[in-house]
Amino acid sequence: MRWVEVAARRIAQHASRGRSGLEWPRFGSRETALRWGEPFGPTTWSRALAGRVGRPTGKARSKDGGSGGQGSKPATRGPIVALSPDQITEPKHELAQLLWKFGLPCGMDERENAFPIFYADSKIDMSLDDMKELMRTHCVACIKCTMNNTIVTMTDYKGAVKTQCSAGSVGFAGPKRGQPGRRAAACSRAAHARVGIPDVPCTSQYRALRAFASESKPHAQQQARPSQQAGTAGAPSVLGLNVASPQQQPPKAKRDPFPVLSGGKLDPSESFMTGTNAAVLEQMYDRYMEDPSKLHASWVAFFNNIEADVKPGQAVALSRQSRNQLSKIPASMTEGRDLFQVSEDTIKLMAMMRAYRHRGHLVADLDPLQLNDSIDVDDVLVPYISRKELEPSYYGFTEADLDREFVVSGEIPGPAVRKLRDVYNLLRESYCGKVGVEYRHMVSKEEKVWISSFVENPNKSKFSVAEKKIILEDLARAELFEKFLSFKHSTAKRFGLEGGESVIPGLLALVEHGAALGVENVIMGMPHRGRLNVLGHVVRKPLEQIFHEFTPHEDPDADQYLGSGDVKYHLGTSQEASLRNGRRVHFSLLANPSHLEAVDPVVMGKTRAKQFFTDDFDRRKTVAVTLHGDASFAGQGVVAEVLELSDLRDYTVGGTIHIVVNNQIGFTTDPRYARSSPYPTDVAKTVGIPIFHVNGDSAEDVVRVCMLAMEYRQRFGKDVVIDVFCYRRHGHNELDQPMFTQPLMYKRIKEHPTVLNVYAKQLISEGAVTEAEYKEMHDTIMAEFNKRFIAAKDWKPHMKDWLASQWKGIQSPHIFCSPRKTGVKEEHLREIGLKTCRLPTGFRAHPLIKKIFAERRTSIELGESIDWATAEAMAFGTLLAEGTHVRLSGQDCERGTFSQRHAVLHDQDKPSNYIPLNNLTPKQAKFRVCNSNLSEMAVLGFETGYSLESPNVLVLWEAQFGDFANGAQVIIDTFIAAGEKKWRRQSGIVLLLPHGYEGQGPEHSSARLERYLQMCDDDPDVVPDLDSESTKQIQECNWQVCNPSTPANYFHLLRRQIHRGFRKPLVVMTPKSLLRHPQCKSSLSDFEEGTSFIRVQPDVTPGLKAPHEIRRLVLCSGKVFFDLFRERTKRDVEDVALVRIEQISPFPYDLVAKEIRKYPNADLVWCQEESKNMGAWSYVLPRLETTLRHFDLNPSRRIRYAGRSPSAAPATGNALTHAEETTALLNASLH
Ligand SMILES: Cc1ncc(C[n+]2csc(CCOP(=O)(O)OP(=O)(O)O)c2C)c(N)n1
Ligand SMILES: [Mg+2]
Repeated sequence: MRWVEVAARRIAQHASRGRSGLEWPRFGSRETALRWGEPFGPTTWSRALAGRVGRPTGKARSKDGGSGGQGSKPATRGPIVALSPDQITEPKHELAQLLWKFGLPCGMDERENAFPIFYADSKIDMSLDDMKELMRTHCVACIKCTMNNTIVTMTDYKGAVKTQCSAGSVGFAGPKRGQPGRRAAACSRAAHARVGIPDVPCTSQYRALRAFASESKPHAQQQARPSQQAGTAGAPSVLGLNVASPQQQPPKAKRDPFPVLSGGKLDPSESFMTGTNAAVLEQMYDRYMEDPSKLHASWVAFFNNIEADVKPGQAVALSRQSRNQLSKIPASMTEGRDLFQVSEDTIKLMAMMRAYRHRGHLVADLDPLQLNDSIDVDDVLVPYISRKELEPSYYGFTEADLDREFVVSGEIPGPAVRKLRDVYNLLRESYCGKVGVEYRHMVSKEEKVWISSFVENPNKSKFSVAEKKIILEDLARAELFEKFLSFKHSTAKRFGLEGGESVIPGLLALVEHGAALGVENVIMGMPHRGRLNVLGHVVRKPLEQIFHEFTPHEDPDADQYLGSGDVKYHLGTSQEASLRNGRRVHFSLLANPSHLEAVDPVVMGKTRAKQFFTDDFDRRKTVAVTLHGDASFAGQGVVAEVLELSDLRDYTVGGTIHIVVNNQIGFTTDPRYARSSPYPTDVAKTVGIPIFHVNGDSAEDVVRVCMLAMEYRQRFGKDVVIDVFCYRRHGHNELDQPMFTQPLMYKRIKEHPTVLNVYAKQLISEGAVTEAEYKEMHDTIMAEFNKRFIAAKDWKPHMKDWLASQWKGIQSPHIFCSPRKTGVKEEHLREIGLKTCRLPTGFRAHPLIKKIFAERRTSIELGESIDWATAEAMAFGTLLAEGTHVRLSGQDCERGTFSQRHAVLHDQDKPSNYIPLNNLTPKQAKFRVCNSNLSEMAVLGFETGYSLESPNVLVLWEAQFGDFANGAQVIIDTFIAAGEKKWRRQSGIVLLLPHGYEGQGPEHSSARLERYLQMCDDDPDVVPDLDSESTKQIQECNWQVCNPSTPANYFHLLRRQIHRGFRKPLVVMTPKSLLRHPQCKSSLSDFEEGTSFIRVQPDVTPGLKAPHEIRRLVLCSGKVFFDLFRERTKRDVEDVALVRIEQISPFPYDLVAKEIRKYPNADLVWCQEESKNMGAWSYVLPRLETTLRHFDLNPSRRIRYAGRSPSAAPATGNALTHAEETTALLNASLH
């Protein structure tokens, strides 16, 4: 039997059950159709189905004026919603344009977003030329094809839909034999063949289907309807073709256990048995008849059922589970609706839920000032989405639908079947209250589910009366503290928290909840705003101390502990505190510079170090918490850098909790000028972490969100952001006038009750507290502040306030630390040295690495020609063996920019690494070498923070090339150069900055030595009291800037960082070409016991003339020495001495004087390869003059400069010019 016959029989069965014949199901969109189609068979089948929506049928067209017979001239066609030429703008509408050109009105089905469907009510062809001809012949009225993702539907006036393919071509049938359309059909078959689609026999289907179509009665009425009706959203907006009007809906069908939905239509489960699909059906059926094993099981089951003449609706074999599920569908969900409508409803409901989860936050009640109310929200906060999307009406739901039930099982918490009204209310409460949640951008499904299960939980934590009182008291303390300070110091700036006080109960809850979840240490960083409040109420810095710091210089000794000091709203502290829940937490609030956000990476680094030193392997005991301003979080690039660090193996801290005190202003700048994104926190979306926006006037919600954030962090070990929408009650500081720039906002703020007032009123009205209780609370707090204020007068700073316990034994600059030798016993040196270049058996290292390591071994065994990288490895190795943790971080530092280090070896055959420095001795400390991300500021900030935690670690940051360090200038200026002076916190961080003029152009030559020297705080005019090793001089300076020229000196320089009683930052100019220079080598004896760092390298070259015969003393530093030495040797110059200054700062006055004195008849030259306005020249010149003066070394002597001329760019990009400049500076030095 042919399929057409089978189909005819089937349709007859439907008709006998009182159903109409062919009617096209309605879909909301193509996606909907796709989704709906999937359960019925293979995906390709579903896709085919999806394309066939909204099809007109023949009778209706006739009724609308269309001609009734094939080949007859088409009359005015039926209700076409025209797409006018000026609407046809996109290239993909080319076909529509053509239709229009030929005077054929066409419309576009706007629902089909991905594949616009053009409906043309006339005769056209598919290829553009053929189409013209076809149109002329009038033998085909409508064809559907896909061209460049555009589906064109052309239907003949009989509604016989032509065969279709989805591969960019077309198949159709219809024209009578001998008519021109026939040719077009052949054309399209050829096109099919071209794209590899088997052609389909169409004529027979065409006839059969035309026959069916003529039997299908309701179509005529249906076609008379102009367009989509209310309640049928998603039906085509053009042609009015396939919409079942409410009036026309047939009486409800009784539900049966195998649900066939009511609606007087072809049973939906078999609705694909229509003309459009005839070709496919026929193919499938033929195959089934031939060999069922060639078909998908779903097809076989279907045809088996057809063959068995099962009842209408039962041919598609649903699984038992599906049947069971279907039988549970509530009546109100299906009543009066067909299967497609029901599915459409469900999909729309899902879409609505999705909209809330994605965008509910955009309309949440977040702003205490309601500033956006007066402005079109679409312009300000919601530039790309309408509020409408969150309304049921957007999805076609009416008021009446609100009480209909839907199956929502698994999608939202609670019963499986819910009224639309309940779902809507739950979504609004969950996503549009005082908390807005952004989390759908996250990658992890598990995390999303975890968050939604909390947010959508209607019973989420409600506070007890006791808890509410705690929140009230915390809020009262926060507000009254600011009031008290403003009263006592009305003219002092304190950058108060007023307007954002709910952050204090939030932070306290966060810490307390964290402590209950295992947190023992909280490391915090924050800007100026609210700092004193946080110090006093969260970190528990004694209020006496805070009040005391408001009256500076009362105690002259205090400077010993306070350093050169900083403004009070930058100071940090470290404090052990007992919490209300009986637990204890150690707080560190880092001191911070004025540079907003610069402290963020420092907090992370300190946290990571604390985790390391406390074996906090899962990072749950120490938590980083950073506070931010809204403008700075959005504006400062370091925020993005820090977020990028957050999940990197060597930098993660298991999640930082970021709290943005979003007072909706930055100094005088409105948010719309402060960022391009709706929220200040949008940058955090890049790393897929949740963002909670919360109305700061709702203290309970702030507390709830803080607890949730802590819970998330402890559970998933990731960053989380809390955005507290609040306001700033005063100007930028208390002395600032905000009305100059934000008059309207500040008028509103003036009228706005304080956060405390809002909450107190709420609790009083709830009956949680009485007015009297509230007043008593208020008075008690004020009395306590008064008491502490009085006690502040007698407060004395203590050393313990400044040095944490792990820094015990580290001396302040006031206590002299004797110098220590940094040399190492020969056997130990050899043992460690050899282990640093040993390869484990079976490890397949790269052949070149084997060679390099063999050379290293030989140099150690022979005790000669030890190069830079070997010396560095020996410095690290000996420190590690002694128990000092070493951490080296920077871009590509594992291998080294110049392929010199090879600290991590990679097996060439398997994914296995070997780190020699972690395989030295069983008891050695940990070596961590970390390839960083491509950031300077965040990474250097991180390492600085790491170095602040403990003195028992050598922390090194290496720039890829020295000049890239300027990307981290803020960290260098504010933390490294000045940190100890401002905050009395020591750091032994080492900056390794590749430096040297090697003809590589302006950008890779100079590490900008001059900048580091310019920041040195040693007095150029005063020679300090130098002891034998000048340690005291270093102790009193802010940092050391060195340019070692030998591997051994570099070895000692690194070890000296640890082998001393204090910590001091070290900036090292490190070599590039010298890494492989044959003369830049050291002997093992230079590393051995008794040796140490040499600040000035005298000239000990054999063959030089006697000192009094030396004509010139050339002072220099670093690589240029080797150029001078080579040239001097080449020219046989014997009366010029070359002396290297290895420690440029603090300046080695004593040793330089010794060298000058050694050569009484020599003139003095300073030689450098940098330009005159760069390098060390500006630093050394005044110090050399001071040396001559101080040590009475013929002070009238002139010191000559030999180096490059002043220049804007650090170096030339022309290799020839570079060589000429080098020759010139060598000539100037030696002639
Ligand atoms: C890197 C940096 N640039 C500029 C400033 C000057 N400045 C101090 S506060 C401020 C506004 C900060 O606004 P926001 O981050 O919203 O914090 P708020 O003061 O509102 O709490 C500016 C621009 C600064 N401190 N740091
Ligand atoms: Mg702000």
